[in-house]
Amino acid sequence: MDKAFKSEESTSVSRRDFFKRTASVSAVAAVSILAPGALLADDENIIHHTKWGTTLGDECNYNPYGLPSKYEHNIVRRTSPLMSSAGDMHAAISMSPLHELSGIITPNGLHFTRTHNGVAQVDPNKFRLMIHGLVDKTIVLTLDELKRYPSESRILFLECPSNGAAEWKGPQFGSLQFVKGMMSCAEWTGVRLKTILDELGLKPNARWMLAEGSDGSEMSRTVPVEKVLDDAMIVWAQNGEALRPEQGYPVRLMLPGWEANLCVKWLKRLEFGEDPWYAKEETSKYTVLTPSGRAIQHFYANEVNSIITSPCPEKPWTDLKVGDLVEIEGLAWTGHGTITNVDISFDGGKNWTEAHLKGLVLPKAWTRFSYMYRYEGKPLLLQSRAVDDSNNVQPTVNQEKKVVGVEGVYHRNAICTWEVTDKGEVNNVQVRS
Ligand SMILES: Nc1nc2c(c(=O)[nH]1)N[C@H]1C(S)=C(S)[C@@H](COP(=O)(O)O)O[C@H]1N2
Ligand SMILES: [Mo]
Repeated sequence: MDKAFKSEESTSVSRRDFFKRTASVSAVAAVSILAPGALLADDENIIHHTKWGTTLGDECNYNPYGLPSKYEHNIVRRTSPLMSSAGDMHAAISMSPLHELSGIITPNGLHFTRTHNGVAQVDPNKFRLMIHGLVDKTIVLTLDELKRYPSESRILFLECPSNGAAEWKGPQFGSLQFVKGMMSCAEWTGVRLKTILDELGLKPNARWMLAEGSDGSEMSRTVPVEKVLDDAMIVWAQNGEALRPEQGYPVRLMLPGWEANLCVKWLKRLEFGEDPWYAKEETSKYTVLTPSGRAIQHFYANEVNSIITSPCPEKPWTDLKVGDLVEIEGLAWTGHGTITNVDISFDGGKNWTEAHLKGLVLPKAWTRFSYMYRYEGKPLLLQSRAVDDSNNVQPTVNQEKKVVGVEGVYHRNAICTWEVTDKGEVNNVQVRS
């Protein structure tokens, strides 16, 4: 289905402007004084010895599995009661604190988590993965056997198709974490399914793959075989260590760029067949009703999307003075490929200016964007709009509604708006246009 909004000229224009923008941004940064520098050289924390500078610190290995500084205790995942089933925290979602993340990697302890029946604690010695159905050879693997296959690592985002779902009804949360925190991005390591299937032999009539979890919900989804052979992976590591239980330890399915619901955790079984399975999660849920009355059933890739992470309701501009130079930052992502550019608007989408993409720009991964802004103390309607290399452009609220209707739940990718007041407070509002 084509929920994408194509723009003819955006890629060629953006390429040229990208280099211009990058050059001018660094020039501004180089000549401007960014440091607020309100403190003086007689500040007591500079002239007096600190407690930690005059005593022994903790023993080197005081914490054999390291933890963040105790002063970072507030940087945690949060569960919204609105997003769990009648307050039951087994069928629930806990969201990443996007406003506190840097770069494009989500630390494992902050990866968003969605469970339909709680977090399964799988014993790796009893783990088995069966691959069967329309294959020449049925196979049951232990974890060690699975890990003997050649491995590959990829940085990939994971986004729940319900990310931002509540916002269909208008702004619901004064919080970036609750508006968009049902996504994360990590380096995943595992084996390509194609590598295993090349060995087993896929029968020519195998068109679909059922993936089933071993948790109490036995969550299962059907994946077209084209995707399986293209870039699907079975992964066992997340940012260099074993998957966390919350992410599907010991093994989950990873479908780069596709909705996280398909990425079955605590994986147990892969079956190949001729027809889709029409599992519960692809009939009663995760389908999208369009204004014509017909539903989109097989809706897979996460659409081109972006969000400003600084400022945001949790990170306002209330301590800025007029004339301060401040960095606007955000995240862009697309399940269709690679982000090519991100524009920023200060007036609710009437005028746009190009942000600069910083750090790694990888397919199906978060891409961080940045724009240096001279604070004017004026009210703003801040927006970001991402474009990808298939020329998909992030739609406005009304453009998206035209395609998906008013009863939308899944795959929301409409442009988000932060209202910045003249005092620098940041509110979640909606500009429909
Ligand atoms: N077995 C199993 N797999 C599952 C789920 C589940 O409840 N059980 N939840 C799915 C949903 S809806 C999402 S959004 C992602 C969440 O992945 P995460 O918890 O690693 O972020 O896992 C998917 N895979
Ligand atoms: Mo989800």
